[in-house]
Amino acid sequence: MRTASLRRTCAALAAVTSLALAATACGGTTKEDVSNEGGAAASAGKADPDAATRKGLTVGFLPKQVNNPYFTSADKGGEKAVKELGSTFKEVGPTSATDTAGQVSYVNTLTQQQVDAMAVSAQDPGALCTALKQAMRNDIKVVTYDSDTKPDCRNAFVSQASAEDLGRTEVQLLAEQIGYKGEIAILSAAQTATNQNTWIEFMKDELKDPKYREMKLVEVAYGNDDAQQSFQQTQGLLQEHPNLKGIISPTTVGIKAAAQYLSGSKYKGKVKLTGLGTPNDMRKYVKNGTVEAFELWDPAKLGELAARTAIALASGQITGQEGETFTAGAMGEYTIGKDGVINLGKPTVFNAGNIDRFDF
Ligand code: RAM
Repeated sequence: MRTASLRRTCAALAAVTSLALAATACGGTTKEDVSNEGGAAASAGKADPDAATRKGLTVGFLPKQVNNPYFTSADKGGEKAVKELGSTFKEVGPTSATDTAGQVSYVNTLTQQQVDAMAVSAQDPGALCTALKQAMRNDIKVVTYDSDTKPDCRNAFVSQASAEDLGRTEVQLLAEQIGYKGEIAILSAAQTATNQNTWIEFMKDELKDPKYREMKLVEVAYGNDDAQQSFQQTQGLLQEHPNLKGIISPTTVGIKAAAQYLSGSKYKGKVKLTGLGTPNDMRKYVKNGTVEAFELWDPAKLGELAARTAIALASGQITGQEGETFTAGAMGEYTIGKDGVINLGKPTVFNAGNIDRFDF
């Protein structure tokens, strides 16, 4: 069996050269590499819940986009937890939520730097797979958080809430606001975003319920988690669909831009807007009557759970298999679900009555 250090040298080589060359230089694919190939199986060996938490590790966070306040909060939560546990935190990532190639090269950089674990919010479900598998083959634990890749391309996914709940409740929130009647649209993030696409599928399914028979989804637009593009897409939706009654924007960047557009237009208070936003971004639009209710989880808690999961994996306390449990510090005990998914909890619905109690 090859040693971890040799595997890491090979990882660095693979990250800077072509994979084929690295495979040759490193003696090709071994039996161990093959058995380490898939998702939860990538964590060779059994979980030891009593194993000591390792210190002195390096954990890299790779968000979809570094200049997005949502990820700033999430990664701060991750940083705090990593430091508390006696390890080193680093953050790398692209400035655009559609720079998939950039994300791939950041994964390769973290692999080259021989981090012990990485937490990644994937811009695209498939694009990062080869690079993430390469990282796992080199003893790096891979956690996705916020937006997943495929289950066999990471050890575990730390999800903000049940995707099904998020999708269905956003439709329910909007339906109540428009009296279950009229044309609606969705303003999403990037077209490839795993998290938004999963939620949108559940929204479409929710809309099949006969109680929504008088509601019609007329368009799904993409603002790419870019403020200007999201603003323009909102404007476009309203021009193209003069009967539009409501918009769901399941992205903090999108909902903020849509609220900004609506609040300065004749549609303010008439065209309803809900989705996923931060209370700090949305406070003024709730107070000025543009938005009634929207939802989100605490991004810092999501980052914290991702960090604690990464360190539990790197310490051998969990391997990512369904049914394993671990204690995430003061956040309590979590159980790994199907496909290595760990759910943070239930989101909060914000409205004029409670928004001032939240600061993120
Ligand atoms: C944006 C990103 C992120 C998503 C939130 C709700 O910040 O698209 O992935 O989870 O919105």
